[in-house]
Amino acid sequence: MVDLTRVKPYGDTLNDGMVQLSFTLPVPYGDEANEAARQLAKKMGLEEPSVVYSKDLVGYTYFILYGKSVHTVDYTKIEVPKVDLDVMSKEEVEEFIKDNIKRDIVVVGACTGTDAHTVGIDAIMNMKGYAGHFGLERYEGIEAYNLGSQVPNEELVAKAIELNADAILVSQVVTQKDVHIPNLTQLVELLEAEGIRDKVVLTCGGPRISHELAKELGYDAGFGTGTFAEDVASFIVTEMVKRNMV
Ligand code: B12
Repeated sequence: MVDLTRVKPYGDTLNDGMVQLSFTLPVPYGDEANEAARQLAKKMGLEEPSVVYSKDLVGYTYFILYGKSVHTVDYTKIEVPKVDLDVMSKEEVEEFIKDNIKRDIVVVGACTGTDAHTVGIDAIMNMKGYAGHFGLERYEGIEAYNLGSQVPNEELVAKAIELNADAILVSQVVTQKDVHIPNLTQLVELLEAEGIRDKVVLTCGGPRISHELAKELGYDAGFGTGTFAEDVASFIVTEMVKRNMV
């Protein structure tokens, strides 16, 4: 019987605490490297750590270890802020636009700053979509403009103004050294300076973007891994009606 107030990793048997961990150390491959990795895992709090795989990275060594976690979490106390939304299908979104907005809506998207990862924004916007879910370009009633990758915020804002965009979609995949934070913040500042922040539904997404972070940074919503076009489309159209942007 699972005690949800004390959840632990499950390996071979319930509550055995077994975890798999991988990392690289800047030391040459060999027995000493394996021992260093084992000691480090122990210091991390894993019981009975063992190196099950190691690979020479020429001067560095990569490891996979198994060990037992002694810690538990109270699952019943967990709260994750999420976009509060009834997700509609593509057809329902199209019907919703016809009935409630009564005009085509304009959506402009880009992967901004130095970020060159286009797959996420393409999954949401491009005609063929992702995992069997068509992208916004395929939606009747949505004019979707995907500006691609490494788009400077200034260019995105200029395009949004030129096209009189109803919604802006920003993708941020690289989060090393928190590079996404100043970049996402700068976009909000530019939109405010142009006086159009309130005139657009502003969303961002990426594998390390949470709704909570997006709200903190001044966005209307944030979408993470596993998002499909219909999630963000449903959000945009309901938000537009809520804010009387019709
Ligand atoms: C493919 C890839 C690349 C390709 C990108 C090609 C391209 N055209 O996109 C190339 C080889 C160019 C590349 C380069 C680099 N990469 Co890379 N890359 C990846 C990889 C393997 C897959 C990413 C991907 O395509 N995912 C699939 C898509 C569908 O998922 P997604 O982006 O999460 O999108 C979904 C959601 O997040 C959401 N979403 C995303 N954006 C948006 C936006 C909105 C508005 C909404 C609503 C939703 C939404 O919806 C999508 C669909 O569900 C990942 C590792 C991994 N397995 O994830 C590393 C990874 C992202 N890359 C990484 C790094 C470090 C780099 C480089 C810096 C490496 C280097 N030192 O040169 C460069 C950076 C280049 C640059 N200037 O940006 C790191 C990032 C680490 C971090 N925390 O920042 C990762 C995680 C690899 C790693 N483990 O280290 N990369």
